[in-house]
Formats: sequence, C-alpha cells, structure tokens
Amino acid sequence: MAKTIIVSNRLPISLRHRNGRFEFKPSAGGLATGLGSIYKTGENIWIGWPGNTVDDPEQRAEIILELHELKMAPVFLSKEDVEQFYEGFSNECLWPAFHYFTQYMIYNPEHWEAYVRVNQKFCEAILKRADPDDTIWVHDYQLLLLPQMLREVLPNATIAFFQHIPFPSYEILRMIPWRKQLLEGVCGADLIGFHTYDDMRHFLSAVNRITGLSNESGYLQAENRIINVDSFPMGIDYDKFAKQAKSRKTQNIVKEFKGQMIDQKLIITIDRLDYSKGIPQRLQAFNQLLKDHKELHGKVSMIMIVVPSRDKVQSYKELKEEIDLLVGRMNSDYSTLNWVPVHYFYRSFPFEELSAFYSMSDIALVTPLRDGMNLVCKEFVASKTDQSGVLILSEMAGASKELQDAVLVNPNDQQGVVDAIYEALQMKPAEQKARISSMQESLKKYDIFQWVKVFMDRIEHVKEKQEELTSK
Ligand code: GDG
Repeated sequence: MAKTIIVSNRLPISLRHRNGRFEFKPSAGGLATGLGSIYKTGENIWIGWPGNTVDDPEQRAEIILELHELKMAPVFLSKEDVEQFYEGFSNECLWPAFHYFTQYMIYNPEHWEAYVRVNQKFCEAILKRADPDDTIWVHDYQLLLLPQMLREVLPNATIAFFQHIPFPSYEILRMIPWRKQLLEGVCGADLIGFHTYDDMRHFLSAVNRITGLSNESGYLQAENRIINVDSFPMGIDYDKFAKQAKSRKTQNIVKEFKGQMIDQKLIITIDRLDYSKGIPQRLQAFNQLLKDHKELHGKVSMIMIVVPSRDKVQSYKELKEEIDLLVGRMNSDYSTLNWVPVHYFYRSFPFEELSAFYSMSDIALVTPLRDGMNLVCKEFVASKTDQSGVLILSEMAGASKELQDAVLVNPNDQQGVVDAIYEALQMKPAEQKARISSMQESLKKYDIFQWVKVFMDRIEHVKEKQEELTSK
C-alpha cells in the first residue's frame, strides 16, 4: 500500500547532547501535532534534519535507530551545509526576500550551490525509503527544489508542497539570480499550498512571467501534468490551548504572576527573534504611548518574550542588540520602584507558562512587518476562555485575513499602533467579548486537524484529476 512521507528541514524533535549521548524530545509544536495523525500511522514517516551536526558514524547509527522508533528518519547535514544552506541561502537570501527585506539579501553563489546540494541530500534520503506511488508532502522554503528532484526519479509519485512563509511579488522574486530554478523546482509538485490568497496570486504571477506557464482557476498546465495551486490558512490545536488555559496548573501560575502585578493592564508580545516581526517598531510605539499618556504610568506593562533564533546570522545579532538597547532605555526612563514598563525575556517558556501569559494578558500586540500566518495571535484568542481581552493585529500577518475582529493596524504607522493600544485599553467588556467570541468560533472550526484534512483531501482530489486526464 502506498504510504505518505512528510518532509521538512527540521524534524519535529529537539535533540540534546548530554553525557556523550543524544537525547530526543518530540516537539509539541502545532505542525507536529497536526501531522501526528499522518506520520504516526502505518508505514508513514517524517524525514528531516535532526537539528544538530553529528559526524561520528556510531552516533549516527544510534540516532537512526532511536528516530525509527518515533517514525522519523534523519538527513544528516555537515557544519558547512548548515552554514551555507541553512544560515546562508535559506536565511540570508530566501527569508529576507520572501519577507520583503531586500536590504538583508545576500547573493552568494556558494550558498546557492549548498542549497542545491542539500536539497539533493534530502532527495536521496527520501528515495531510499519511497515507493513509486507514495505521497510526499514537502514543507517550506528551505526545500523549494525538492519537488522537481523527486519528480525526475518518481514520475508517478504524488508530491505536495506547502510554504509557511509569504510568497513575494514578482518584482522581489526576480531579484534572486536563481529565481527560475526555484520556481521550476517547486513546480515539480502536484499541489502547491500557501497560507493566503495573496501569496498564491504572487506565486502564480511569478510562475507565469518567469516560466511561461499560465493558470486557469488555480491549475497550471505543465507539459504532461496539471499542478493545483491554492491557499490553505493554517489553524492551531484550538482545544489544547483552551483546555490548558482553564487548567488548574495554568490558573495557579496566573495567580502567582498576577500577584506581582496588581492593578496593571498587561500587554503580551511573543515572537522568535526576527526582523520580520517588527519588535523594535512595537517597542517604539509603546514608548510613544507612555510619552503621550503619563496617566498610564504604573498602570500598564508589556510582557515581551523573544525566543532566541538564528543567532549566528549577522542581521539577527544586530537586531538583538537593538532590542536590548531600546528596552534598557525605556525601562531606565520610566521605571519606578514598583513598576517596570517592559518585562523582557530572551528565552522560551514551558507550555503551561506560555498559556498563563496568554490567559492573564489584557491585550496581545502582534505587529509583524510581514508574516506568513502568525500563530501567536490565534493562540492568544483560543486562550481567552472568559472572552475578555483585545487582539491588536498587523495587516501584514496572514492571520489578519481571517481575524477581521481584531483591531487591525499597519505596523509602519506608529501613531496608528499607539492609538490602537489606547483604544484597546479603553475597550468595553461587551465589545471585547463580541470580538473574541467571533474569532474563537472560526478558529475552533478551522483548527490544525481540519487544515491537515483539507490539504490531504485536496492531494487525493488532484491525484484523481491527474489520473482522469492521463487516461483520456
Ligand atoms: C513560521 C512562519 C507561520 C513562542 N514562544 C514560545 C513558544 N512559542 C511558539 C508559539 C507559536 C510558535 O512558537 C511561533 O509561531 P509563529 O507562527 O508565530 O511564527 P514562526 O516561528 O515565524 O513560524 C509563520 C508558521 O511558520 C506556521 O506556518 O505562522 O508566519 O513565519 O506556536 O506558541 N512556545 C513555547 N514557549 C515559548 O516561550 N512553548
């Protein structure tokens, strides 16, 4: 029987090196949970990089065995691969280009060669395990070349691709010297998915202008195949967040945390360290609010969690310094003995504590300059089980297309963000309730499990359509 293979750059595990041995902890992230029902079934498997470089053949063998138990198979990357493929081409060329940060793009042919080489490594790892009729679902921008590489060897396989980050307009994509190869690579798939309609539209227009393929109602006609392109906005594990927020454990943490911040309104912000998330701009808006509204001093604080990420890439190092400086300045300007405006944490928290932060906060300030979807805003809404709270959301996040009951802002409009925070602080409970409950309804319906189902059903549909066409 044909099986399904999930492929992503990172496997859904964290790997720790302890006492000369590796320890694995399965990831509890949304995607891993959603895809659990797929890769943990039957012969199905998840293939990807375990996240550490391992050179010792004995250790590699040990890791292969242990991952096998978890229904995963590793692709081992060398230190050079990580530097040139992951930190280099993926994160210093594609990531900035796709998020419209062209000033950070680095066009390095060695990085490009490494990108081709590592996509090839993934291809070989998959070919060792794939049968000709399998379904292979490839994830994200690190593996854009993989669908076509697989197609050449497995012409009858069903190949799908989903991109988790935005897809830029043609004018940006064309800046990349290897744009044609990238598009031809991804067009090896039968189904190509994006979070939003706009990403899909940008992709179709770039494909048309660069490769000449034209689309009809979301179908591209390739030489002897059709390729379906569509948007599939990703959801969260809604029940998990709602349940955790109500749990005794989380409510005890809320009591403890809140006890230290009596009579203060709390604004939560949570992001990976990334320039696309607009962290300095958000701090500047909060600074402006405190400057304009002295009456809010001592009455409102921001809890800012920044999760360390890509700290070897120069632009990320600089961003960290900028944030440190801004927070330092704000706190030294405004703090009193019993009030600190920004509680800044450069680390990640266990799930129960994350849930407590969501649950106890009055406002979530989610203002990326560009974001494929953004799950933090959805998790905040799901965690507000008493239906209080206000979500302030950037128009540049994919999620804003669904969460129209948020207070929507343009993150580049500092005064607009200041006004939105002020409005949120004054918002009446009845209005908060109306907005939160309406967003909860849609997030509940279209959760991560539904997202996986809709995508997998579409793969099936495209496969049938393909067969119909070839039998004609
Ligand atoms: C990419 C795209 C797209 C954060 N801090 C902690 C913690 N987190 C978890 C959140 C959330 C996740 O990290 C962050 O997800 P986002 O979607 O906000 O952002 P990216 O990492 O940039 O993800 C994005 C996503 O892919 C999915 O397609 O939405 O646009 O850029 O789930 O909860 N989790 C824990 N402790 C923390 O301190 N446990």
